[in-house]
Amino acid sequence: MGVEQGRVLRAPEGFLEPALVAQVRTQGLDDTRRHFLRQSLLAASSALASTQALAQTADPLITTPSLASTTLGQGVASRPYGQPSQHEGSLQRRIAQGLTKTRETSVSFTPLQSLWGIITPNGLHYERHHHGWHDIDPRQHRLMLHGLVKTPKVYTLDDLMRLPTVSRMHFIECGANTATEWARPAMPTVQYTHGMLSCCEFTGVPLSVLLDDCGFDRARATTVLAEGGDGVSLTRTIAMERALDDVIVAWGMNGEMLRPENGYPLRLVVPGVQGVSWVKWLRRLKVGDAPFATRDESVHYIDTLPDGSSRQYTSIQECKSVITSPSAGQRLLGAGRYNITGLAWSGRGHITRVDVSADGGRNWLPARLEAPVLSKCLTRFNLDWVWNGQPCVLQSRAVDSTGHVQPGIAALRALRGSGSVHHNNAIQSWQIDASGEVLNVQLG
Ligand SMILES: Nc1nc2c(c(=O)[nH]1)N[C@H]1C(S)=C(S)[C@@H](COP(=O)(O)O)O[C@H]1N2
Ligand SMILES: [Mo]
Repeated sequence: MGVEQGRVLRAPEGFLEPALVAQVRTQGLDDTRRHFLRQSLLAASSALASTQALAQTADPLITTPSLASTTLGQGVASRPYGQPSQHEGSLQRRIAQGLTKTRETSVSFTPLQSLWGIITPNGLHYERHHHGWHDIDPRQHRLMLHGLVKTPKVYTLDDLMRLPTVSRMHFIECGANTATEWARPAMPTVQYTHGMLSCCEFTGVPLSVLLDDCGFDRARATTVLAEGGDGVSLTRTIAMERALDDVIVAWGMNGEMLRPENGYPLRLVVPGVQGVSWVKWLRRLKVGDAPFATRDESVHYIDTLPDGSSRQYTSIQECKSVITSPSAGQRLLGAGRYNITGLAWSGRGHITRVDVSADGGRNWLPARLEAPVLSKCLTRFNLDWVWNGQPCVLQSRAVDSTGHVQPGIAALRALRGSGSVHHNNAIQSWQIDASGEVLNVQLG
C-alpha cells in the first residue's frame, strides 16, 4: 500500500479571528497519534504489509489497551436526547460579526465544510430571523385560510395532522446567500460564503389539499399570501400555480418536529424558491386574485439592476454548486491524494452534471454525483484528485435538468452589476497556495 493519504485539515482555533474559525476535526493537525493509528490500520489490512506495519509502530495507542476497552461504558439513555461527541464542539452555526446590528435580525450560517452527504442536522440548520425566534406552544397556535374561498377555516395542528401527509427532501437557500461575494471575495470560509443553505426532509400537508378543503375560487384565484406569526408578520405572495404544485405546510423536519428557530410548529416549504418565502410560524393564508405587493416583496427582496430598475418577485434559486472541501480556511497536508467534495442544487429541477476544474477553469473533469439525485434538493458530488503540491485554483460548475449552466462571476456581473444583493449563483473559486492553504479568490 504505502499510499500517502492526503488529508484536509480544519483551521485550528486562533488561525482566523475567533468568529471566523473553521472547525477542527479529530484528524486535526495536533492529532498526529490518530494519523499513525489510521496509517497502521490501513497497512495492517494488507496481509503483505502487516508484519512491517507492526514492526514500525511504537505507538502506545496500539500497544496499550484503551480506557474504552477496559472500563464500563455509560448506560442507555444517560442522555435522553442524543448529543454530538464532546470532540465535535467546534461544529457550530456561526454568525458574522458586524453583519447586522442585533442578533434578532441576523443570520447564522451552516458549517458546510464539515458536513457529509446532503442532509443538514437540525441543530446546524442556518437561521435567518427578521424579528427573533419564538418557541410557540402548538396548542396555542392556529392557521387561518381565507380570502377567495367558499369556506374560510381555522386549523389546529391536530386538524392538519389528520389530513393526507407527504415527506420530501428539499434545500432551502436564503436569496441573499453569497451576497457578500458580488464585488470581490469577502468571506474567509465556505460557511460564510454559502452557509445560508440547508437541506432537510420536510413533512406536512400539501398546500393544495388545504386549498381544496376550503374550496378556493378556481375561476378567480391566482395567488396565496402567507403570513408568519412573529413580530414582523412576514408576508410573501405565492403564485397559485406553485401553490398547487409542490408547496407544503410543514411541521416535520428530518423526522422530528421543526425546531423553534426554523418555525415550530408550522412553516411553509416552497421548493426551489428563495428562503424568505418559506414563512415560519405560519399563521395565515389568504387566497387572492393579484400579487399582494407587501413590504417584504416591494421594499425588501427586490434586485436592483445596473440601470437603476429593480427585479421584483424573483423567487427561483438558480443552478449553483460549491466545493465544500477543500475550501477556504482549510489547509492541505502536502501533495497527494484528496477527495474533492461539494454540493450542487437547482430551484428548477435536479442536477444532471457537475464538472470540477483544478486549473482555474481551463480543463474540467466530471464529478461523481451521489444518489439520491432529487429535484430541488442538494446533490453531493465527489472527485478523486491528486494534488501535485503546486499552487492551483479549484472550481465546480453545475448543470441542471433544464440545461442551465452555472455562470462565472464575470458573466453574472456583466448582466446584473455588482450592486445586487440577492441571487448570486456564480462559480466559486478556491485558490490553493504552495503551503496547502486554501483561500477565497475570484478570477477574471
Ligand atoms: N415569519 C418569518 N418567516 C421567515 C423569516 C422571518 O424572519 N420570519 N425569515 C425568512 C428568511 S429571509 C429566510 S432565508 C428563511 C430562513 O429560514 P431558517 O431560519 O429556517 O433557515 O425563513 C424565512 N421565513
Ligand atoms: Mo432570507
